[in-house]
Amino acid sequence: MSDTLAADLFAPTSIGAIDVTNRIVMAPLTRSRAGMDGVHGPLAVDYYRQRASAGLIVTEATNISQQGRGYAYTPGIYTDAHAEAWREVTDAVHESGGKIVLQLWHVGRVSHFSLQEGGAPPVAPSAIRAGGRVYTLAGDDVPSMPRALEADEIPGLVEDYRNAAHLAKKAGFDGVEVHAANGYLLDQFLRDSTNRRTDLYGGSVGNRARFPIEVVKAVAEIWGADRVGVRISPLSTAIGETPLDSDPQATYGYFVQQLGGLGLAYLHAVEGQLREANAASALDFKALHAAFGGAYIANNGYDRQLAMDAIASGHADMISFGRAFIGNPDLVERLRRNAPLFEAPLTAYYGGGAEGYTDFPTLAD
Ligand code: 8OZ
Repeated sequence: MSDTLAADLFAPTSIGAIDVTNRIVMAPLTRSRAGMDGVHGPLAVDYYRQRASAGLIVTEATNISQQGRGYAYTPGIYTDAHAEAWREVTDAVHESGGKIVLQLWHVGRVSHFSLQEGGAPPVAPSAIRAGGRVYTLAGDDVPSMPRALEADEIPGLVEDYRNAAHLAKKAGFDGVEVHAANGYLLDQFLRDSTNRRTDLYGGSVGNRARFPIEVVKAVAEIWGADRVGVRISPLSTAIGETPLDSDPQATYGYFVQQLGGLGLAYLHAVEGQLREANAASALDFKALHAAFGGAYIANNGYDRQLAMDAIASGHADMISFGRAFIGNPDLVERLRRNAPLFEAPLTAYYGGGAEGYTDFPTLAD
């Protein structure tokens, strides 16, 4: 075996137009520490700065509109105040030598009327209620019954994404990632389990992918395609108890092939279930990578060895780590040295202040 020729997890590369110092990505992580207005404070600046040695940071999922919000204390990117707050974050990450893209999020049906403007019902491709729990100001509750979007509302939603992409640019990000995973709005359109529409946006896979592709194209018009990534999770059911598509290989295969034709920066795939082990063999992710044709970020349950192997074998161009970045701000250095990782408790994940957020030590501390 020729180790010297194999790609290296710790070597620089570029992903689309973004140059990165290593192939380790900080995965998007909901931490629920913004204000109810979706504006971040100084703690978020510290949090992201501490993790700037990642080759690339993908921010926590960020609401593109109030309608897109499904959880209390998640950040937004639809007002100038949001952009100004995020500017502090991007400046801090760039001063520390990092790169950071913003994840654009609309939860669709995984929401609660109390989080919506005027207590309105959440929107979805079809009026099918999500399962699981959502987090409101009054604690957790069941998701509210959504109403089906009218076809003539779709252009307005595309404009919401475009506006968010524009504000992300003003905020100084290196690019954006469109969240098309985990059973949120765009994934609800893709899956035949949640999309029962009979118009141009439902039925065939071409129709189900139409709105997500319109969104990606609009965002790419703002950023240039080589600064836009898309995240998918063909096997995830955890959020909203969202049933799988009846043929994930074909549905996501079609979707990523269409995306590949746009010349995007990367495809980011969750290879399994939220918070579970890597399941890269449960679906033909290599076929998705090939159909996309561009850079591929693999996620979910990777450890140091799996990550090094996946990079060396060409399975992926970068590997994203989520949970490991919560308790290990210097994750890159720890992986480089094969140092032990601290496992942050689940109780630290969502909500609260600095504790369990910005108070995890580095090896150097
Ligand atoms: C866990 C809890 C809340 C949100 C996702 C944005 O799954 C999330 C999320 C995950 O993409």
